[in-house]
Amino acid sequence: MEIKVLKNVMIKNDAVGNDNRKRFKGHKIYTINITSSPGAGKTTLLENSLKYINKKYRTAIIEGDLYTSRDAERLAGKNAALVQINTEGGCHLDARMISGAANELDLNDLDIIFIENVGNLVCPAGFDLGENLRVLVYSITEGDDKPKKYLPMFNKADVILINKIELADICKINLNKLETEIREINPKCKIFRISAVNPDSLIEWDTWLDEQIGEYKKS
Ligand SMILES: Nc1nc2c(ncn2[C@@H]2O[C@H](COP(=O)(O)OP(=O)(O)O)[C@@H](O)[C@H]2O)c(=O)[nH]1
Ligand SMILES: [Mg+2]
Repeated sequence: MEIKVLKNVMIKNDAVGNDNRKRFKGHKIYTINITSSPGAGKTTLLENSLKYINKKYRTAIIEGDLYTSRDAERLAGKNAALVQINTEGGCHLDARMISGAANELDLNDLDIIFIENVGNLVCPAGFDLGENLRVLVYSITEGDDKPKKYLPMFNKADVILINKIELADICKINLNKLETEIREINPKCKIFRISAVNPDSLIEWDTWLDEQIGEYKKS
């Protein structure tokens, strides 16, 4: 009985996720769901990628956190519309929350929505939000042995940003071993090595993302 309820919740989430995707497509808005453990660098990535992306695109950010609006405060003044979702204990965002947040935005005046998911390396994997691109920010400080241990988050990502690479030696991380393990479980994902604190390390990622958005807008 309990299993049936859970399955229904998932089916409903996927249906709302598809509705979100169609709604955003209707406005030619490209949506990016950024996932990771707490502290892996999602907000730092946004702070520094926005410098490049906002030169060309009108952007909104939906911030997901259990409590507080600290990340939204960090991103204020970066020329992006902001909506904060507080899940009040919930460990992931779901499609209905995104639909509600979208009601707070002027969709006619946007090219991109970044969604910063709740920091968690387990639950967000199961919830389609209606995004076009799912990004996993993985901080190497968490070790080079995690992809197979936390498989769903790694194999459902379209892009994996391996972050804090300047700390690899200090943390005794073998970046090639980490990438090889990611490739074994997700051969198709795009991988970039970054230090989100250093905007120069984001150029390859920013340029690639710009290309994806350009292609989507033409389609
Ligand atoms: N050394 C280093 N620290 C980073 C890097 N990216 C983020 N951080 C730090 O990691 C901490 C958590 O980052 P934050 O962006 O808040 O992570 P979030 O919880 O995923 O949004 C902050 O103190 C950041 O300054 C990086 O590339 N290198
Ligand atoms: Mg954050």
